Amino acid sequence: MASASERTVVRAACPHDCPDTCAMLVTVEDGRAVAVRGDPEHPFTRGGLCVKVNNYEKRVYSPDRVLHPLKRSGPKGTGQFERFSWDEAVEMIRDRWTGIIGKYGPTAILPYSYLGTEGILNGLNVGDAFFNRLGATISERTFCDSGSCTAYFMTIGPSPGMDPESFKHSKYIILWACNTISTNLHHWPFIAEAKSKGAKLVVIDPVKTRTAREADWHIPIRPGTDAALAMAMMNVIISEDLIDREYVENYTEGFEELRERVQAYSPERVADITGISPQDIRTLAREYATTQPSVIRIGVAIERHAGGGQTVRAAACLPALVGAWRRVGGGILQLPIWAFPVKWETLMRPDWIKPGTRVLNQWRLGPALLDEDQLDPPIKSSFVYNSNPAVVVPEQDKVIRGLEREDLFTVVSEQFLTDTARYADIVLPATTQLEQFDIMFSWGHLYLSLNQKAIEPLGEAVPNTELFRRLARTMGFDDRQWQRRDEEIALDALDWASPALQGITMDLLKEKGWARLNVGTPDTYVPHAAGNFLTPSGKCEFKASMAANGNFVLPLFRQGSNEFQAGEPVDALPTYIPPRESPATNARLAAKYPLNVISPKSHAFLNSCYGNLPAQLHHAGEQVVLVNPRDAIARNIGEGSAVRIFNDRGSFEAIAKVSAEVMQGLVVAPLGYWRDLSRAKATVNALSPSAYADLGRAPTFSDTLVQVTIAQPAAAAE
Ligand SMILES: Nc1nc2c(c(=O)[nH]1)N[C@H]1C(S)=C(S)[C@@H](COP(=O)(O)OP(=O)(O)OC[C@H]3O[C@@H](n4cnc5c(=O)[nH]c(N)nc54)[C@H](O)[C@@H]3O)O[C@H]1N2
Ligand SMILES: Nc1nc2c(c(=O)[nH]1)N[C@H]1C(S)=C(S)[C@@H](COP(=O)(O)OP(=O)(O)OC[C@H]3O[C@@H](n4cnc5c(=O)[nH]c(N)nc54)[C@H](O)[C@@H]3O)O[C@H]1N2
Ligand code: SF4
Ligand SMILES: [Mo]
Repeated sequence: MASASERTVVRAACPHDCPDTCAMLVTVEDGRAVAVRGDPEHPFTRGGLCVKVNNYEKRVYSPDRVLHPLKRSGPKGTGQFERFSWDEAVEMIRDRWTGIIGKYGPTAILPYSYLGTEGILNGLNVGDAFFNRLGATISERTFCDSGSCTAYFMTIGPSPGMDPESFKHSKYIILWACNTISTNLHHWPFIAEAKSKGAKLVVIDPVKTRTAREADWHIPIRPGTDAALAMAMMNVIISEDLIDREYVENYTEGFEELRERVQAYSPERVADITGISPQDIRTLAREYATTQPSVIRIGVAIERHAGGGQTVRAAACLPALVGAWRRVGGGILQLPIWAFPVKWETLMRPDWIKPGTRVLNQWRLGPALLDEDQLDPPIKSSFVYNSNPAVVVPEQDKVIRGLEREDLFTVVSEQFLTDTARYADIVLPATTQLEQFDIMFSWGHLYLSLNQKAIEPLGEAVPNTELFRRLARTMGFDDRQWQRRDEEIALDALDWASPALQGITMDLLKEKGWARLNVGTPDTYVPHAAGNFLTPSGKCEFKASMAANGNFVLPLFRQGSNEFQAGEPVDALPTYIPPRESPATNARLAAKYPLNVISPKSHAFLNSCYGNLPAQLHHAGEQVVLVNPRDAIARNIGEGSAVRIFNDRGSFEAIAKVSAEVMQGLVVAPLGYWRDLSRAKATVNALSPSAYADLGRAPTFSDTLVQVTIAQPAAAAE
């Protein structure tokens, strides 16, 4: 043993699917990580982590980690496994897949993944090359922001939009369906700085969230009606002549048609739709237009209903209408990820996709596994990594019944025995961020980060890059793709010659840990002061020329596949598409299920990550639902009552929190609790529909009707 203890600090970056991508410093003593903290020098993340990650070493060393390959030794779902070797595991995978391919063809194999880790190497696209080479079914992964991306590309193009740091220069800030303090914490100081300089903060959210409590003006809105609000704002702005004429004339397309279109959205009519008074709609529109620079930050929930795509279209038109783009601190912020010059195709290898290969949208997992979609060939094997579909996917009961299928060969690469992994035939151990190398983009700021390996992998865990090297070798793929070391993959994956990376090298990143892209400073960055939109016309397209091609999903979300697409028609002008499930639009359903449920992110979980770890569980408590006092009284529900939430798709049980911070008619069920740790072995996605929103095949979590009753005591039930 070493006599003196050796202590080093390694520069790393938080791996999670969170806009902040915090720079982390890992203290390592004698090969063991003893603490993580934020890097105080990072201009965006400024030294703090968050309640999820500030004890990340506990995740790494959790006694519940999966550290060796496991094979099933009991019925599916019971979590009974026995250890076996990596060699045996990959041989079993090869034999089973060879048999399946021989009988059904390779599309009987379904890869299933998302952003368990967000690194460019180990994240979204790490398995794409392998599965494209294998010829498996292509996964269309529209988990998050796909509808908003489609809408944003149609309106503005793949522009980073506003620099999140420039918010400190904003005078009027609208956080629209975004709970910054819980989900984008490190953006908050920039908003607070603007506020301290007199900016007004408006939060549009059906719930008085942590963020809404800090707002100057919280505007509760009925879920799924935001497009109507945006259209009414445009109605007021145009009819009161609050537009920036010169900007509209020079840098936008389709103003006359837009003017026509918004006439149907008077504040009076939209008040009935949204539940916001006509006066408030007018005030919001006037203040937004005349207090420049004004900015809109959209969250993911804005896309989660039947008309989510058109909602983002409408919101994305607003800044051009009022000329907000002219000044630093004005515009709209969706995902600044488009500033990072990543060569996605080097990771996805779309050149390996055989023409005509089947694409399956991942929201359809349950119906697909149960053969409701009558797939030919049926899905005979699923390979899950970076995802926990048993919790995060709608129609949970169907997902579980599908995973229970004896004839389905399921492999799950995981750090923990999640609700999904419990149904696996084989579980493969995955490393955490401290045990791997990666390079990270961000979808919440403009810094490229390097994550250096801090400790050796525990047990037999491997990074996802190594997982696919092993699988490729086993399947006899000898392409250079899988002969590269991780650092080589990183060098190949970025366009180091692009202007955005000028002056940034791997050596610099190794020394400093992160670097700001060369896109100007937060005090000077005005990408669209003079138009320069990245649309076909170069203008902000109120009337979208891309609508002529119909609905589409970015190839990034479909393993690089561009072959498409359903050709579903798309309105070229923004419009309000009402929710499918709401009392106002579906009275028949509402008679049975009168309450609308939404399932935003939990403060202490990161999607379903940490839903099993003691500190975060202590913070979150048992699975809860928030109910408005009037709805609670009508149902005899008190604070702390055990309740059952249900609709035709399924049910789950939770503890009621009675709160006036929730609109009447609404139930809030935070996402991230684990099925296996919950009282009725189900969570909110048991109730969610797998129907798509209008654009980008976004989900419709906020477009769901339910009923809530007092839960029967366990013994009395059934
Ligand atoms: N703590 C924490 N942080 C996270 C995550 C996490 O799980 N936990 N997940 C990360 C990921 S993957 C993502 S995508 C981001 C998402 O971060 P956000 O965009 O903030 O997403 P949500 O929390 O789902 O929803 C934001 C707000 O929208 C409201 N809302 C729901 N439906 C509607 C509607 O129809 N209209 C309006 N106006 N508001 C609505 C909800 O009440 C909620 O307060 O967070 C990231 N950060
Ligand atoms: N009702 C409802 N459903 C939702 C949402 C909602 O707001 N409401 N949010 C949606 C959104 S925005 C998103 S982004 C998705 C998130 O969906 P997912 O990306 O599936 O998110 P997680 O539940 O965090 O599951 C990620 C899993 O990957 C594992 N993992 C982490 N790192 C690694 C690694 O390096 N290798 C491997 N092999 N595994 C790893 C983690 O342990 C975890 O179990 O959920 C969506 N589903
Ligand atoms: S989850 Fe988000 S806020 Fe928390 S440490 Fe990671 S990047 Fe930062
Ligand atoms: Mo997400």
